[in-house]
Amino acid sequence: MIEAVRGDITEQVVDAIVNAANSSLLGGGGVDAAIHRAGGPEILAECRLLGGCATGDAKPTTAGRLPARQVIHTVGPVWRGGKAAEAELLASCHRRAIEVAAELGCTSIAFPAISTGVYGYPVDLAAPVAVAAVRGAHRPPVELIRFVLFSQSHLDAFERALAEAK
Ligand code: AR6
Repeated sequence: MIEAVRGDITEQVVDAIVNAANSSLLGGGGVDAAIHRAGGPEILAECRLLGGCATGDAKPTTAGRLPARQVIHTVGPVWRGGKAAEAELLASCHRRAIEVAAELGCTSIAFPAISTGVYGYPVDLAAPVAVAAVRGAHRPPVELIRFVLFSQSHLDAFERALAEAK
């Protein structure tokens, strides 16, 4: 099942939440800052041991004080106009996060709108890529994939992408 809701990803009661991090994995702004703030310092301590993360890849930590069990840190592409493999890299973030979640035995995973904040990926272009990638990445035991959008305009874009993918 794939769904989109408006909300704060740090409050999601799912097995894994995905962080839109940068390649250092050492924190930043946006959803990354919100996750570290709500989850506490354990997450950063684990991140320090991971040696960073390439764009399009994903690496897990535990989730500290968050209701989720795992945080899966992924690094989305910076938007450079659309001709720098942004869509491929954004799709890869979603596929890799689901693979990592499945390896950890997670049944539910929540994604933010990766790359659509500081990294500047237009949400109307990112949403169909994200939806197609998660649809193509179905893998047990992951059963529930939830997009958690911070603004109504982002929720609208994801709802449109979900309706068009049906
Ligand atoms: N819950 C759900 N979505 C959120 C939350 C939240 N609590 N907070 C923000 N968003 P961004 P990026 C939305 O900038 O574009 C960081 O500094 C936000 O409205 O967090 O992938 C990293 O360290 C937007 O739609 O991530 C990197 O340096 C979406 O999350 C860089 O930003 C993603 O926005 C990554 O940039």
